[in-house]
Amino acid sequence: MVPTWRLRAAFARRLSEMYGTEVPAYTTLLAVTGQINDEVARRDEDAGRLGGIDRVTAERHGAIRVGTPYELRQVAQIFAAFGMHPVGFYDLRDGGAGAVPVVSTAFRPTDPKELERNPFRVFTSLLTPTDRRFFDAELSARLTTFLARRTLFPPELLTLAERAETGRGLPAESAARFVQLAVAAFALSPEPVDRGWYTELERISAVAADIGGVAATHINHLTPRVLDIDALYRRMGEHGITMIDRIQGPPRWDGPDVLLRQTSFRALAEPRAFREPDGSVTEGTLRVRFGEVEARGIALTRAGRARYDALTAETDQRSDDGDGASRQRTARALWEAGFPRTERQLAAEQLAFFTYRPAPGHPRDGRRPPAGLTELVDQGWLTADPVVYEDFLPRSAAGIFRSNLTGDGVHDTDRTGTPFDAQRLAEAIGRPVLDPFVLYAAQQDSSLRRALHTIGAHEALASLDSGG
Ligand code: OOG
Ligand code: NI
Repeated sequence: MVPTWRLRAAFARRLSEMYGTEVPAYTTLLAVTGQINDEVARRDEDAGRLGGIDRVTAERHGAIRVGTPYELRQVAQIFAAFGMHPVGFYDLRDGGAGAVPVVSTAFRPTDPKELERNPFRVFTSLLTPTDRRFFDAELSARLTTFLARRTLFPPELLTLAERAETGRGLPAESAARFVQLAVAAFALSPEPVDRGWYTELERISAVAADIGGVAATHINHLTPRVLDIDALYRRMGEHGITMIDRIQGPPRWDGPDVLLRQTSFRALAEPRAFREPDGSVTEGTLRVRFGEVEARGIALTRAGRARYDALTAETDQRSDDGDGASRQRTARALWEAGFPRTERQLAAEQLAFFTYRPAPGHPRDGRRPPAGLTELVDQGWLTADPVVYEDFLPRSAAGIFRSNLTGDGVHDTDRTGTPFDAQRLAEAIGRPVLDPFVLYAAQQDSSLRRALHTIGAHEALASLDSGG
């Protein structure tokens, strides 16, 4: 029997191998990422603070895009077999010039032990063909008809996925078949692309064309995790790969790494077959896929996230159209003035999530533990370990989409969009969409209760129960 997590690890590994054969720059990215991770692991004794080197080396996220709730439900079934569940809701339709007609979630493991085994996650976007800001009634109808006619996932794949979900794994032979079919479902299709239809959609949005202009789906990018993204950014330049002009997310600074920093490069144009309006098939190219890399930091609480959003808004205001470097300087100055410089302070102000355990050699001489969490840590009763941010940032996601487009497309902001939220997305998927903050808080809370219980900190436990 191959358990869920081994299926997931095999899926991530095989997708990565496939994407490497499809997008050569991805292979360069992996090589450089591996070098940098080794260097950081050798020079920095805290390198494993946000995940062991084994986890980080295997760690990837992917991005895919589907067209209909039906397709989304099927893909959710496939991911469920790999122990990946929808977490978080991202609406990318309101991002000004770079707005794209999709709403998204991320499929990922939710249990801390499962994350440790293999944290593979896939950012999954659903096209919104009925959104009148992008598609008029006539085009919307044709798009919906086109999408309803295609089949993305073969029945055998879906049946195996159901069996794997219910059985929490598969016997070796079906496991191999299942992973093979799942990987194949995300390979670039050799089917000719209908030139007229693709171009019509592309005028509105390159993302709409990538999703609804073709008869299959494919992985859009696969992203490794790097321990020093600034070093990676420089080194990719030395390898002749031009990155976008900035690293998205928090600035580089001396304080704790939080949330997510990402950067990307556009992949080369890929050869694709086209069916021309006269029926002939020609060779052409499309440039829709790309490379991305990310560094992960500590998960922030809602209050911490609000602080992050405020600092980002202020950075925007003060840097106007400044280049990447001047924006970095502005951001760093604002962070130095407005964000806690230490993990201890992040925990004390409840701006980030930590798990707690009894400190090795915590006092056992009959002394009574103090009631406050900060005192418990400061006085050597408890050890706090930061929780890794496992999710995405809507603004960076919008930036990633945008860096990937040839033009901004057109949309009419005066029209009202189709209302969409996590609840509606959950109905479309037919499975709950989990709230990331709730998951992190539960992880922190259960570790804290266990630790307090072990050290006999009854006062602290009581104050947890009274919500203090
Ligand atoms: C997804 C873009 C979002 C990220 O890392 O924020 C994303 C896409 O381009 O389909 O992958
Ligand atoms: Ni991504």
